[in-house]
Amino acid sequence: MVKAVNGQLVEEINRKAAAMRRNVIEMGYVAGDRGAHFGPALSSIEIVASLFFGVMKYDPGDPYLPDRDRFIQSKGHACLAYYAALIEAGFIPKDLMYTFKADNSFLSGHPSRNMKYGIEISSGSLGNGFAVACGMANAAKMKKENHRVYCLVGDGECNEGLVWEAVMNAAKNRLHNLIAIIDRNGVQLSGRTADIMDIDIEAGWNAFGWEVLVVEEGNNAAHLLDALIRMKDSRSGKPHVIIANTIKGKGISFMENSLSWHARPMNKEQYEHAIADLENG
Ligand SMILES: Cc1ncc(C[n+]2csc(CCOP(=O)(O)OP(=O)(O)O)c2C)c(N)n1
Repeated sequence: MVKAVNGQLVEEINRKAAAMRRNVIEMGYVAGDRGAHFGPALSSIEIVASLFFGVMKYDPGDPYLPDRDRFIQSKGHACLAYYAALIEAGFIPKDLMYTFKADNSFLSGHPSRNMKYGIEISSGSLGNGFAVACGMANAAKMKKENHRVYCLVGDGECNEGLVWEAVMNAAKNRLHNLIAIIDRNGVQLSGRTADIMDIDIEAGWNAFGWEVLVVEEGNNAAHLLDALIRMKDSRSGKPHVIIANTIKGKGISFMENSLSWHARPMNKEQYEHAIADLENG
């Protein structure tokens, strides 16, 4: 059951999420023929917005703040959602977004570590970011630091062996300061997750000793915020995972649940259609 969460905060997260979706479309469009991962970014907007504008502690004026919470986007191909949040949070100047995927731009097609702009690690090789997040949480625990590590993982990404090594390691080390969020949109690069590897993610993480919470409406900021607060307040001593059931391409009618919008270029007509979808809510 969803606890009453702060309504004003949810409104603010939804405002940021709307701005982030617009940023995603603008950046993806300027990439032109180089294309962009629209679907993977759009499914995760509310997750990333709830983290950055609902629970995480950070200071864009002091990116190295020692006790900042860390965000690791393990599904790095969805970097548009990450950049969109960093723009709204004040880390990345807004005009720079028009350099997405341009030559010599730091806004590359997968995140490249850049602490000035709030990017903690380079990611994109699936499984790797999550393993690094576990290592960061372990280091923080050993050093008795108080911050948390939040990590966004894809459901297809959970097919990677490296994920399961890290899952076991985090449970063994009782990394209570680690919160993973799985963006369960059900669609991978070349097929549906259920067709490619039909694993019971919930049972798996639970069996390996994690505290598991499923958010049925993973594009609902109030539900996500409630789950994040529960995990933050939990005294289980276990690492935590939130499995959020989302919609790939969420918010753009012709992208929703579509395999073909995993990654591709967007033409002018599609851009105008996407902007109209966002404006009509
Ligand atoms: C180790 C590795 N293998 C393959 C890829 C290519 N790849 C990029 S995205 C993707 C699918 C990811 O699916 P999922 O984790 O479900 O994320 P979604 O796109 O649905 O958000 C694949 C296989 C990669 N980035 N890294």
